[in-house]
Amino acid sequence: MKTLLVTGATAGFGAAIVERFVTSGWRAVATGRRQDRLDALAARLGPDRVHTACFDIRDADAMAAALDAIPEPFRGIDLLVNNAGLALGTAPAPASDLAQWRQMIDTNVTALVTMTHRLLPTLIARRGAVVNIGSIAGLYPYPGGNVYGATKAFVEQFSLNLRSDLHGTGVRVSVIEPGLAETEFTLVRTGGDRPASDALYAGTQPITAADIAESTWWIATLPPHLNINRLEVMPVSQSLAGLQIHRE
Ligand code: NDP
Ligand code: 8X3
Repeated sequence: MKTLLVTGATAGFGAAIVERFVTSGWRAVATGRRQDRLDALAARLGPDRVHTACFDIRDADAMAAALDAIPEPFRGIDLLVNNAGLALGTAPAPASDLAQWRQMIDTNVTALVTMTHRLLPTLIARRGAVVNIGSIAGLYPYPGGNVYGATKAFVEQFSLNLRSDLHGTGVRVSVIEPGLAETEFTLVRTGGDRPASDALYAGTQPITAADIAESTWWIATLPPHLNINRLEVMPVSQSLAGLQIHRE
């Protein structure tokens, strides 16, 4: 039986990815800060198949302790899904909150590379795989995307560079870059503004968490000689809008 570790499994993509894999025969290590959500996931999918690890992913010591405490049947990680992440705010740079910028960098960048570095020996030993969750925000700029988009650009380039470094190891590395997807993402970004979140998705058919779980499953279960480098996914209701011009 194969095992995956999914960061940010208390909601959205992460929870759906754990469910997709566990219901298809894998074991999962599910992480996040909300123990009640992790408990509910394990109760629903089976505690023998889901090990939960509750910690703030920005806390490197807590991460190390949680990884050390993974029980034996779950220790052989075959797939790392670096999913935990967030956007905070939509203000243009001059009006942005520096603490929010730093929180996005600490979560989306520093924690992601720390988790990856810690699990590389296991992944190499098992000829495993890494799937990083990037974003279209890392590919296309938009007003108010400032640091969030920059963190996701990092995720894209780190994924490609990691692939280069792991050349010859058999370890696969992919980055999925979703567009508009309805999860708790916009609630978090707006500080809990439910009407703003509902308004963003109203009248669209956004990507669902299950869609990204299915993409992750597809990438992970391709024949082992194939590597999806990047997978950019948008809903049909979203497309690119081009450049802006300011006139005096
Ligand atoms: P959700 O807000 O629904 O889920 C985010 C997950 O990240 C939660 O499980 C949360 O867990 C976890 N997380 C956030 N901060 C921390 C932290 N400090 N420590 C541990 N876990 C943390 O959003 P999504 O499912 O949409 O987001 C998942 C990923 O997908 C993110 O990286 C996001 O940037 C990316 N993405 C989202 C898109 C969208 O439109 N929804 C589109 C493209 C990419 P908890 O709060 O319990 O700690
Ligand atoms: C989330 C997608 O376009 O809201 O990463 O930034 S977007």
